[in-house]
Amino acid sequence: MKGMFHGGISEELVFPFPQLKGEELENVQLMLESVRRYLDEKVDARAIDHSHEIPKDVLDEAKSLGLFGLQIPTEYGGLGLGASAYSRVMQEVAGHDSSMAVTLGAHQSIGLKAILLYGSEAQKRQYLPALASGERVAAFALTEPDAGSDAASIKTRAELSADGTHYVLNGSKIWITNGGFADVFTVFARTAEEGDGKPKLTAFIVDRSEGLRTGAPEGKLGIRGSSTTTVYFDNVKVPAANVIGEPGRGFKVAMGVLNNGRLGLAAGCVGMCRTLLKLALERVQERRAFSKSIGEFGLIKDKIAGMLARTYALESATYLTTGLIDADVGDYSLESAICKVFGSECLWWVVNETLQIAAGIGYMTEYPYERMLRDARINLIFEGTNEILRCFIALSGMAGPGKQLSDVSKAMREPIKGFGLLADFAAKKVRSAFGPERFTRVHPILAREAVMLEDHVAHLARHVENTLRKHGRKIAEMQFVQRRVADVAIDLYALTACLSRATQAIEKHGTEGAWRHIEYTRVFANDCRERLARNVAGFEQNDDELRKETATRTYGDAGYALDVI
Ligand code: MYA
Repeated sequence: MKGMFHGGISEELVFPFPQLKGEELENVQLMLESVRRYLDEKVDARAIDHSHEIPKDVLDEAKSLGLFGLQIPTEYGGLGLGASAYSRVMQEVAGHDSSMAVTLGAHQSIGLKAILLYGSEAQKRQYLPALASGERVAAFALTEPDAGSDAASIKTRAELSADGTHYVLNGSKIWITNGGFADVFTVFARTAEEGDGKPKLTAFIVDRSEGLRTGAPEGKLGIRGSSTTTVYFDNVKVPAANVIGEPGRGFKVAMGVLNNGRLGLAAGCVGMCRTLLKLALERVQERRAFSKSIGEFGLIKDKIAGMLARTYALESATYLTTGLIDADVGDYSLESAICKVFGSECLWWVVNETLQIAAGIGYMTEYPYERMLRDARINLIFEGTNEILRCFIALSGMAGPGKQLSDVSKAMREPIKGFGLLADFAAKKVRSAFGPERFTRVHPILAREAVMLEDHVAHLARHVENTLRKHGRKIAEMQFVQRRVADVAIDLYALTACLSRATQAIEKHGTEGAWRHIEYTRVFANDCRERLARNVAGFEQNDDELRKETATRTYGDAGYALDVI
């Protein structure tokens, strides 16, 4: 994606579409069989929603199946699954019960992930085996009353003792998943102030111990079987050896964990979308109106086609990204944020459309639709709200072109020293004057979709460059522009994933055998075409200022200030 912001198409990263093979594939298939059996026989999503908890024996069985140590390497007692395999299992669990998926996800997508990614060998040996078996459960404690999206402004403090052996932790965290029963918390706290004025955060492994207290379970709209509580730290002593990574580098640790964790959420959304599609397809065939099944009506077909296409795009984007992680591509921060935003919005749309198809029964608590709708809603909020992640996608994507432009303008002031850079920039300009970069590996049957994508990659790069030239650093405050840039980026990435996956399917099974891949890709591409055109047009013409002014002038009013009568 960072390449696309420069107008480039890094085909070698996205072709061929990543696939699990050999022993890993066999292991995942075996795992999925036992997970499905367990979910069908033991996990009653409706009862969990009613009772607001997952029964202990149900969790114990998940532990014995290895579901608490999916990604922990075998040497520490886990199953050692890669990112794709892990996501596939999480997809299955979320497709059955969101509370269970969130409990498992909070434990290992984020709760223990900092130890896994950044922990020392000693920390891994000490903590991972008990976390892998589920004997101990983990939680991720970042959010505070005054630090949600603005994660860097947390106030929980950790003071190093005079003898340097331990820290003393004071403060509180809110909305912590698994808070009620977790034994091990990854906690982010502010440590000694540093000279540059920037907040310095440090990540700690904190055991449930004296001074650590959790509040009452929160009442929630959905995912009611998961535990969400406040966590209080009152002079909690944490050994200095429990710092994860280096002191003062905690913000990077938090971001690294979230970059990784967001894919578990996206995979969960895939699982829920697939279950909803199953429900919707059953319903449209069995429910009759005007002497035919409702599936025969055009407006229902439109919904089903859209649901299939978006789910396909989400699944493709998610597993393209996990494939990149498994292939050790270092930076996947943009892609994982895209999958989180796209996944949660795709699910929200799919669940709403499924409920609409189910109509009357969709609204009744006797059926699963309303529970799934309630459960799905949180995904737009947690692991980074979609609003802040759109800003992140746009600003992080634009950082590369921004740096290039500032380097070029510096080089123009010192043309001799900067000759290499200027020559490179000029060569890129000449290349882009000949037209957009092209895909060479997309199957010809999808050429129309590929060309549309290529054109929009070029539009994105051109717009980003123009915007940066015009507004410079002020872009950091321009959220309307950021949203448009992010929305273009999301469509471009998802469509790239579809083209890569569909091409692979055609190469394997021929155009007839791969008809679903082709049709879902085409439907999704048509949706993209409309959205992209709207966003690109909005780069030039929009009512951003009017909207800002309208909202700002109203902030003094006590609500809606007009009356008809
Ligand atoms: S956990 C809580 C979730 N909270 C968040 O996600 C917080 C969101 N906020 C942020 O991400 C950051 O604060 C933002 C940056 C992005 C707003 N990767 O000056 P900066 C670098 C790598 O922009 P800020 C929860 O909800 C950046 O380059 N690096 O920072 C769990 C810069 O580096 P440098 C990054 O303005 C719920 C530096 O940091 C990233 O303060 C349970 C500073 O950047 C990044 N992403 O704000 C879930 N971002 O200094 C259970 C920034 O070197 C899950 N940087 O230039 C279960 C799921 C499964 C179930 C599903 C069911 C369906």
